[in-house]
Amino acid sequence: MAPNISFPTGVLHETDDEISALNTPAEVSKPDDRKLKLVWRNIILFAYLHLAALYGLWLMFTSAKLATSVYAILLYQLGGFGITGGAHRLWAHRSYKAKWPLRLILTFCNTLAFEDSVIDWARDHRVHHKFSETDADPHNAKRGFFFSHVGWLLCRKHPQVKEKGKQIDLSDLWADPILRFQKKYYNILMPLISFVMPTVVPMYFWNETFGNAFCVNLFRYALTLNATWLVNSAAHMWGDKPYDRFINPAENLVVAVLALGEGWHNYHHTFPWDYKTSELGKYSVNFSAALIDFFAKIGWAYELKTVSEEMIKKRVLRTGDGSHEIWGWGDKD
Ligand code: ST9
Ligand code: ZN
Ligand code: ZN
Repeated sequence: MAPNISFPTGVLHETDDEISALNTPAEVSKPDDRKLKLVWRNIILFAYLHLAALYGLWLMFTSAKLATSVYAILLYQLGGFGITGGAHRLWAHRSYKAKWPLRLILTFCNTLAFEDSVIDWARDHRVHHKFSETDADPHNAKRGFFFSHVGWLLCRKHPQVKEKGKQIDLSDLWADPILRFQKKYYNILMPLISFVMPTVVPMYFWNETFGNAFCVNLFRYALTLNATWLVNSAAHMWGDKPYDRFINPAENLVVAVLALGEGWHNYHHTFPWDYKTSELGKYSVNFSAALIDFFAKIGWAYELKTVSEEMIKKRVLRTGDGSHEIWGWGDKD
């Protein structure tokens, strides 16, 4: 039970990183700028993907071999780690450093997830943090669940996204030859790693049919996408705000489970440099942090950034919504 505390009226911030994670209001945009310019190619492809993915799910419970389903779940975890441990925590936020073998593995896993090149993904994500929930945020959650979930991928970006996005420094990403290689050859690498390999392996190694292997892989891909998209939609709408009640991102357990530890979004928008993207979630619902810890043990990941208990405590008391278990911490003092 939270004690009766009085909250400050303003938000105070400790570091430059925190400040840069705040909403920086985008310039007032013209009402016309929000008019949707639909991209029919994407609408048709995503509609097809989701129908075929549902058929793939049905096949998993009917005619597909167990090995095919297990393989698809494994690829979902691997591709997911390419997004969480790679595009998000390593490249977009630089929350730890990685030696080249790990960067290569992460780039492979990232290409398997097919969420566009790391350089493009990280650019949009840095814009999302800097201009969160303004017209310059690519998936501005103020425009509703559907827009922030998938709608933003079905229409042209708001002019503010491109305008404000120009301010984002991407020189660190362009300096990495592995990322330059992925971007340059994406149109060859992605189909091979995300569609050909996942379909051919079950056919070759355990005689799966083409139809089963193909559709179950589409289910794997749609699951990866929707788990990621839920961070932009559900985790920007529903859940507690123990760290900063003045922002919309929230702590969402269901999203954390599906997105391999990425649903603790109130914490993440408050302390975006923490490699765990959560406070306590090291191994409890944070598969990605556990994997990064493993790579740190073998020396491939290093300089893992985190946040001190003291800093979290201060922040919780100043700007939290009272839902944090900090109220137990008092007993330790
Ligand atoms: C996908 C991505 O699904 C999902 C990302 C989600 C992020 C979630 C983050 C949450 C936290 C992490 C949680 C991880 C959980 C993981 C769990 C896993 C289990 N700044 O984009 P274009 C300029 S991808 C500056 O075409 P349009 C730039 O000049 C799915 N400038 O804009 C650019 O040219 P270039 C598969 C920018 O024409 C030019 O504009 N992929 C910025 O408006 C044109 O850019 C697809 O389906 C910026 N931010 O089209 C493709 N942005 O690039 C989907 C653009 O050459 N995308 N510019 O420099 C598209 O088709 C198009 O982007 C569009 C917009 C139609 C949506
Ligand atoms: Zn982030
Ligand atoms: Zn967010």
